[in-house]
Amino acid sequence: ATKKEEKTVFGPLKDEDRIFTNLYGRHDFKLKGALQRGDWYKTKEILLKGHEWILKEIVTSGLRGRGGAGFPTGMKWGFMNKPDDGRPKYLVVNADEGEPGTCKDREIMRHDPHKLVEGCLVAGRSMMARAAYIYIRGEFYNEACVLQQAVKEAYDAGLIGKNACGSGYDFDVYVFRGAGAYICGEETALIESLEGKQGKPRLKPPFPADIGVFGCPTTVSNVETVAVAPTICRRGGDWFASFGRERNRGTKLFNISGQVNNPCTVEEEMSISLRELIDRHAGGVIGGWDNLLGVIPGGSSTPVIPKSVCEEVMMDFDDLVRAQTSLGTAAVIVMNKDADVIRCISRLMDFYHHESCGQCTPCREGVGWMAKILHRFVKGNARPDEIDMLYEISKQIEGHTICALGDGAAWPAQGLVRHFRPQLEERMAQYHAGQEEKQAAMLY
Ligand code: L3W
Ligand code: SF4
Repeated sequence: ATKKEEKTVFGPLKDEDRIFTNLYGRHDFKLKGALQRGDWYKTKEILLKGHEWILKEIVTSGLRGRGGAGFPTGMKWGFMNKPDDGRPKYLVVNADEGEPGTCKDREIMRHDPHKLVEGCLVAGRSMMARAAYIYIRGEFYNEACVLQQAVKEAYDAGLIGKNACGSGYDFDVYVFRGAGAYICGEETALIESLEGKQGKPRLKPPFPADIGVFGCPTTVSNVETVAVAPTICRRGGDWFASFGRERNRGTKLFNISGQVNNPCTVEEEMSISLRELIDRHAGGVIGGWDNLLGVIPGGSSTPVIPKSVCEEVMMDFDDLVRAQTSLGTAAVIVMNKDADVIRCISRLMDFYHHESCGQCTPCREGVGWMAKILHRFVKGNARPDEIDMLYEISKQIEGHTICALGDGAAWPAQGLVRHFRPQLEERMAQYHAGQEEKQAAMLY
């Protein structure tokens, strides 16, 4: 057989190919509306096909984790496929969406909660889990209420609980509210928090698939990843894999914020060009494309890219890595020439410094140093050699910490130095020229 021709044009997605059909809350989020939109359709048949069939469809779909790391979902869920050792298995849904710029999971839980509840059941079945815990960010109070309502409706209708959907499979779903710490979005900190302890990340290995919540095999997956599983099973892994390009399959939720005319959340085909995403869905950059300064493409942890890179980059895992950044949570933060990119990165560094759990020295101390240097960069009262020093510190943090928060703080600093060195130098030159003028004025 000849190899299938790979696509070269991606998006716009047709309405009939959208998974999240109530993203803007135009319809009823409750069970009645969800059933009308096709949720819970033939779920019993999916469950009866067995865990290996579900897993096969997920592998075929090419789905990669939507929380930031992009790990192949079929492989991750497959890690749970081990001989029964008497311990119950758990699915934990990471709904602690705290990455600045990111609010895609919030929209799912707010307007389409049954997609997630049904997703818990289907994903849980694929790993023979006993129950799902949905760990939802504390600030998402309204969404937690909506989700709780959807869970209750599902129990009342016999869709979850004992003999879920009449399939003979028992499955519980619990909603657990976090208490406002960004670090609890890191999977092992989340597990600690769920167990009632301080949210401090654990060293991996052991991975949660071996020792997770309450010492049992656990998979922690992002809301969007879990919520797309039932549609993949209904429409087929091949259908999902027909979107995007090799290794970057499927449809994807994107948040577009910052200096655009119409900030929005939209489902689009993976690999769509960044420019088309902004122009088609967010009404373009304020002041026009020529007024673009740069973009943070995947939430605050991903390095900023300048306009020249934004021109040609595709919104997928591999192309953004090629561009020395990352898809992350696919939260696109647009900055036009009115933005002070140095101040933006400095503000983000304050956030990471504040949210560090303090266990590792490079993160606890190093991120604080980077924040201090960036404060001086904002004013300009720094020495030019501190630009390289900032980069060096970030390199000493990257890869030398227990969890990815350290990396997430290091990468934005690296992006700033990589692409905006002339602006940093100019700010310092202006500051020092101003100081000299002041001194001269004092002398006369
Ligand atoms: C068993 C193995 N399991 C890997 C599992 C592992 C995890 C998943 C991916 O970071 C990133 C971070 C943020 N046996 C395994 C295995 N696994 N090898 O696979 O693991 P990992 O370590 O690559 O990623 P992670 O710790 O999940 C997440 C970035 O995402 N990020 C996210 C920010 C915030 C949000 C939010 O607010 N929702 O997502 C943005 O860029 O920096 O690099 O499950 O256990 N051999
Ligand atoms: Fe804590 Fe930072 Fe270390 Fe993560 S990298 S465990 S947040 S100190």
